[in-house]
Amino acid sequence: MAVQRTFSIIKPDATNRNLTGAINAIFEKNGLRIVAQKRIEMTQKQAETFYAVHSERPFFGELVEFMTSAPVVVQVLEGENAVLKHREVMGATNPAEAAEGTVRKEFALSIGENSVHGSDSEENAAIEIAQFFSGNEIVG
Ligand code: DAT
Ligand code: MG
Repeated sequence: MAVQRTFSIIKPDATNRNLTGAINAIFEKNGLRIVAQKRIEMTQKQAETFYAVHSERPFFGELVEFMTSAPVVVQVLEGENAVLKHREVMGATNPAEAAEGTVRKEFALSIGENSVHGSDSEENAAIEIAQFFSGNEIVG
């Protein structure tokens, strides 16, 4: 498997609890390199666009409200098989189902406030990275 890039967000529940460094340490320990990173306040429009695939789901409104409730840290992570590796390190969407040692098992508060986002495919990673970063902001 080749070196890949994936898109990551440290979500408001985690930035509120000052967990950015703790979560980054887990990523780095697992071979994911942070090749771009910035702390932003996501706008309502950015959140709606980013989660457009979920726009018909009953939790969409609260998801957008949550993602705009406090700063987030958007990142590009790079490594061997990074998309799948990052998803494994994050753990299941619902922290009650997340494996021991994963970010969501350790830190997530609920299925909605689950600390991190990670792209689910290399194709979506490219789309998501382009939504938040220009090429010269990514330094591998
Ligand atoms: P993931 O973030 O693991 O890729 P997803 O793409 O299915 O999960 O959903 C995106 C986010 O939406 C998820 O991180 C939290 C929220 N969400 C998903 N299912 C939910 C539910 N049943 N109730 C509340 N929020 C939910
Ligand atoms: Mg998803």
